[in-house]
Amino acid sequence: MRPSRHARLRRGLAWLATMICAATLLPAAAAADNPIIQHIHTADPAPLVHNGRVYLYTGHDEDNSTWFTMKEWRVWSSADMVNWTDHGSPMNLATFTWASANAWAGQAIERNGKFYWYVPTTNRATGRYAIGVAVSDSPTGPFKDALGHPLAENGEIDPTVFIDDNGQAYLYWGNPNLWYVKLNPDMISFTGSPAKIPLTTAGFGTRPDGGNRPTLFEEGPWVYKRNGLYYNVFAAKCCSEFIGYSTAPGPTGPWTYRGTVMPTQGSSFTNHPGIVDFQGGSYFFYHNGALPGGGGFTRSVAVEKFGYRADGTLPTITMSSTGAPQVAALDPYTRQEAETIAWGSGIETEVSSEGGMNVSHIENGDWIKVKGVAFGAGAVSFTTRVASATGGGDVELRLDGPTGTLVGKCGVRGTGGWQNWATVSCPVTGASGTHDLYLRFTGGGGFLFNLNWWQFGAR
Ligand code: FUB
Repeated sequence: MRPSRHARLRRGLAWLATMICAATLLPAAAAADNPIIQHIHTADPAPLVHNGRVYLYTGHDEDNSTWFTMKEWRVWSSADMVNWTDHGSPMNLATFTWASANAWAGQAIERNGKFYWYVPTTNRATGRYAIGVAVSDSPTGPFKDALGHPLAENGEIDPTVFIDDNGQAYLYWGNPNLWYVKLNPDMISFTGSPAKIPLTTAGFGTRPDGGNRPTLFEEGPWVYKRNGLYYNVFAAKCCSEFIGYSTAPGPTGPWTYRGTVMPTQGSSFTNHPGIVDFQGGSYFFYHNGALPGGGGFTRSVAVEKFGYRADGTLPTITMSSTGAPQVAALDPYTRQEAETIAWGSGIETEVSSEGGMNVSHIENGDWIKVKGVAFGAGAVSFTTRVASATGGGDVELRLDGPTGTLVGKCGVRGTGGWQNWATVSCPVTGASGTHDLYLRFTGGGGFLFNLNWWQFGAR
């Protein structure tokens, strides 16, 4: 039997999908797009806009964790804010030979065609938290340790990176303090020593329970600049955390505390902000414990669209299960990766022998929702890349719900292995206009087949 890595999460998701459908009537699952990834637990979102896509860098909470048990980082991307492509894990603890544990909250940035990913992890030699930096030629990796040793080490976590308009890059991090350095243009070194940003109550708010942390700043800073104003959005208070923010006229202050961005919500005692502008909208990424079995150590990344107030202040943003609106329809007549998913029920993903990832561990009744698919005048055929070490099954093509109108059905036979790929096609009728597409998988017992990509043929 093929081992499943996420059996409990898969069962929980199938239950959640059923409840969503039952609660809101079909095509009910169309209403729920948060959290944005369902087949693994994700945390500590760090979005990056590059070449018309949002790349999302996250951590990965292991299933059934009772601590921040995190061994790898993950990358996702989307062109429309609702269908997210799984790029797998291009960086893990082994990337940093000096790291022993704790693949925690980081951020990636692009400079001169290279991508730099700053992360906190534990230095095996010292046992202390340190900041590593990895580099890649692509936003999806693979990433290599840029230095072979920590970039900085002072026992604190959660780096955020920002390049000012004059080209000066800054790296900030900290818990319980807030540190920064000015990075050199190579992005992997700095001169001088890390400096502390003064954590004053004027700058970072007053912690109600005071103690040895008088301000609200806890961890997870996210620093950026908009219309000449510098923002530091951070996880505040503990525990449970909320998201607060401060602004400043310069990259190092003086900071003024501005209030709450996201109140304490969502079944996770931590939260973590990430903010980008994309295609004319502003988006706030965060995490909560919204998936079945979710909680403080089994978190999930979600996103909301928001608008700045006229004076540049941030609104209060509430967690939703709806998520952000779709920015653009998905084109079914170009090849789409099977692991481009708005909502997945029961499925998993794995590294594909043909490059990238494929959808895996498919069982009878599992499905994938691809949101807002523009069929236009109509599709006449469906082609997909499949592999099966068993007897295969069927890919049902349904509109607007997992039991919605059936517009095609593609039979998949055994191919002699989970990575022995074959292309199958079938006719399609009745798919025109724009719909949520559901790929529903049916067959006998056990795992049926894997899916690498799909494409419709136009009328
Ligand atoms: O994910 C591990 C740690 O939890 C992060 O580094 C913190 O920001 C908190 O989210």
